[in-house]
Amino acid sequence: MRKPVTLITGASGEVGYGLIERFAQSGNTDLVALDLKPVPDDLRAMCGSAIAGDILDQNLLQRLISEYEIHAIYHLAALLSTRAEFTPDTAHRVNVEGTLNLINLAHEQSRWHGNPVRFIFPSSIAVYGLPDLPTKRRAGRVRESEWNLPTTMYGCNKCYCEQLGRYYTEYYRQLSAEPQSSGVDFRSVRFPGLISAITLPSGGTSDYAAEMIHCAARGEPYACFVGEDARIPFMVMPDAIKALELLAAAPAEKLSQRVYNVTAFSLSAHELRDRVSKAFPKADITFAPDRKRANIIDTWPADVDDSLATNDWGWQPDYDVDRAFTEYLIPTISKRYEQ
Ligand code: AKB
Repeated sequence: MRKPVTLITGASGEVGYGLIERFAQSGNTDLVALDLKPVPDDLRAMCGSAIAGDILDQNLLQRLISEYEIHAIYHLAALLSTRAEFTPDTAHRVNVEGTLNLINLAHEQSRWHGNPVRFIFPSSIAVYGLPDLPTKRRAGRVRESEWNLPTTMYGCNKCYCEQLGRYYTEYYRQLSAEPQSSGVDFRSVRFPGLISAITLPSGGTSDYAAEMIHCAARGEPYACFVGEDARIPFMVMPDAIKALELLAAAPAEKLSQRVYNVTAFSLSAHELRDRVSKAFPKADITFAPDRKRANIIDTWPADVDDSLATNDWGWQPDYDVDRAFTEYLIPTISKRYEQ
């Protein structure tokens, strides 16, 4: 018979790497890791199965339905904001049609085994669109219902998929003779900029933070593509994984909504540079704004209000900005490049 498993898409990505490591640390290896690229050996060793495949491949999705009994899906596969701007049609297919494919897979799975399938979806601060810097400054800590006016294809994708998940969870086939639950228990967090000490980001507009730190640790010069005053919220990867775990484990009755803000600290690019230069005194960091990419960052909030996540499912970051740098980023990244 089929074993109950958790499916992780985008398994080889930054969040996927951290999530699989956390699952393995807690002894859970009933994982199916799916990624477009072959799953690296170190991740493969922590999973029951690892599959290289495309979430747009219907034959693959049918194979997953037939071979596995999936009770939870962490759908991490996505084209991030900068990359999505260069290939918007591909971004729509992967980020939206791919997500709908996985939601339908969750629905099919729930019909087979009779239990809800928890569908954990990383959304993003990219769903927000502040029209100009004075408004961004006045907006302060933006709430989930405010400024949902994305200015990127990625942000539009994430905003629509949040609504798709809410529809399948709360309004699926509402006009049918016998309304029935889809069996999809969709839950989403809007991640801020994520900084990992272990992996390097690719294709994101918030990547400048991680790029700056990793370049300084490697002794390489870094020309930051946003201006010194660019400010957005961030969190380090361990807190991102913690948020996914807490949201997935929350009793359904505790959830007042399906989409939540989470954050840990907000930094301007020059505050970031100052912290990096203090840790790496020889760091050669300059600012060479790419106005088009910097304009995207300017539409994202300086900070978000994550009090609903705290109230509903006990969210609290473990790493404020000081601890993030002194206990996680600097020591871990330094060790990585000393070897
Ligand atoms: C990106 O920059 O596209 C992502 C995000 C903020 O969602 N890191």
